[in-house]
Amino acid sequence: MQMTWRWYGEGNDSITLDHIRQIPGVEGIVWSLHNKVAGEVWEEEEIDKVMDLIKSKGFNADVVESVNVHDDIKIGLPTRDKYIDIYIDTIRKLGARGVKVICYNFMPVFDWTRTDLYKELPDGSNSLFYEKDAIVNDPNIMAERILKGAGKYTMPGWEPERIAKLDELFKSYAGVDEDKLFENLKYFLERIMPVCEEQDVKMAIHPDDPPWPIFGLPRIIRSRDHIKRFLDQVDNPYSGLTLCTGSLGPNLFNDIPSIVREFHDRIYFAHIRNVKVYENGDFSEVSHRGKDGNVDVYEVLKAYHDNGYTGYLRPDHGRHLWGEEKDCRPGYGLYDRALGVMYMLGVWDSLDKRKGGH
Ligand SMILES: [Mn+2]
Repeated sequence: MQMTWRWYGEGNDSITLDHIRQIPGVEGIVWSLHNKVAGEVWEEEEIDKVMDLIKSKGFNADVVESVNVHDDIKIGLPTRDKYIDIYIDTIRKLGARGVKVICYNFMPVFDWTRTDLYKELPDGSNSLFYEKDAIVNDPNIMAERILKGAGKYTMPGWEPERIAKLDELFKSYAGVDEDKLFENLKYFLERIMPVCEEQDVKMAIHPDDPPWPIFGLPRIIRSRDHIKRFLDQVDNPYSGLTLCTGSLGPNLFNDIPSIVREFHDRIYFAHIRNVKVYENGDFSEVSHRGKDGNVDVYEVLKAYHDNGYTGYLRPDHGRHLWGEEKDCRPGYGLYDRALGVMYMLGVWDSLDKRKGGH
């Protein structure tokens, strides 16, 4: 297992690489060109600039999260081929520079969705919160809330220019049901797989968050059966998973340790986050400690450890602690993710020792 940390880039994150260097055990920085909208060309100089900076601080830059997939590809419009060509160009450029894993998602219109970005927890910290009943039929209301909460930082998938075209986007998804979305994902992957093989770049799809359909849009990576269907339909080792416990966790029927055990050889990137699911279906993001929520983080890590997992792993979101929400990106503060790293490394070290017979 290689511990990593998601960083949004210089001037685009409250946390610096020098901060991250002081967290024990972090080997790699998960990065992206966050100013790029889906379908935009990634220039070589822009890629080199970020990768050189990351490497100059002693980290690897092996994982990119994300290269966003254009909606025309998800909808299956004739223009998709043009955008797939651009995607292929990006894979080539990244592969040539040693990038090993590209995390992406295939969620229609929205990336992850929450109703409150700073909901207070009983201990006085706050975190991202999802109120089931607040997801009404008008996604514009939702978008407004998210944009307001994001403050000075852009939110991946919630860029103001996308949100401005929300009604239009929704119309273009009419007729795209679960089967159609699976079909469009297959088309996309089959076109890019030869380049991934040639460049030795693994594609790792991120599950949908939350793991159920919202606003009448299909969501296809949200359970064991959906994951199985996804892996079977393009049965190529270069197409695998970013297994996010925080995304799958709010559906308590998702047995995440068993999903890890079943699909570990196609998991290239592990996101670990704990969620506390309330009786009415609402959920809060909580500390990484297993006891604090409904994800048994120890059992998840043990499932990876038992299977000799050598892929990348990162703390997913964290709570905002000690007043840091005034400045940090929602869900991406320094303190709780750093505590999460230490908790996970503690579990991992102890599993290592036990395996060694100590
Ligand atoms: Mn995640």
